[in-house]
Amino acid sequence: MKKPDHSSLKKLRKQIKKVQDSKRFEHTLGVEYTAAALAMRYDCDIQDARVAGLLHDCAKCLTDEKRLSICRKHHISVTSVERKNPFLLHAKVGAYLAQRKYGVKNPDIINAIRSHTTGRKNMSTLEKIIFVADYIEPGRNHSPGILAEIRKLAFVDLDRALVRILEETLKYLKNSDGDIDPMTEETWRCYQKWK
Ligand code: DGI
Ligand code: FE
Ligand code: FE
Repeated sequence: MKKPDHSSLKKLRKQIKKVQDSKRFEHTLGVEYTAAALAMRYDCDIQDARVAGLLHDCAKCLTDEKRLSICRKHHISVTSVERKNPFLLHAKVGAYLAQRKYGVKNPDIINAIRSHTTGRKNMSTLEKIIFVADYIEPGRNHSPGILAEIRKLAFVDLDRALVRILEETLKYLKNSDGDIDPMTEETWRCYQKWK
């Protein structure tokens, strides 16, 4: 895919609309424009942020069986936590599809899709933007007080917003007895210093 322009973004939006239900597609559009706004704030390429936002959940509406079979077929490694919680694979499989199905060449966009659920150590600005935009886009409405705080913080200090989201996610997973992906904890440890 060449440098994204108006018509390639429009085409991508049309393609994604076909593979997502309407609620997920609304979320996708929310992440696209929130990522664009954060890219303006943090001097990141706006078009790259929009493409990553549009594609970040491109594997979200597949079945777990399909995600696992794509991993098997294309030699994508599956950890034990991912095998038990295959929805986590929508990030890795999404990164694969972004490249193979949607023609993304920019490794930063592919990494942003791959790391959007658990984060990872030493994320690029674009990766952080997608991770944060995914959590704060206007369509999200869980825990309104916390969201209001993190939404403001995101435009003040991206790293602190990142660590607040990780804290909330880990708290939620502990309360709901969810399996914690070691990658989520590793990301949280890496960004502790920004608290
Ligand atoms: O795909 P979205 O719903 O837009 O957002 P996402 O890709 O960030 O996924 C959100 C879910 O992922 C949320 O319910 C928390 C969960 N999650 C994040 N880190 C972990 C995790 N779930 C498990 N089981 N383990 C994790 O480490
Ligand atoms: Fe996701
Ligand atoms: Fe998402």
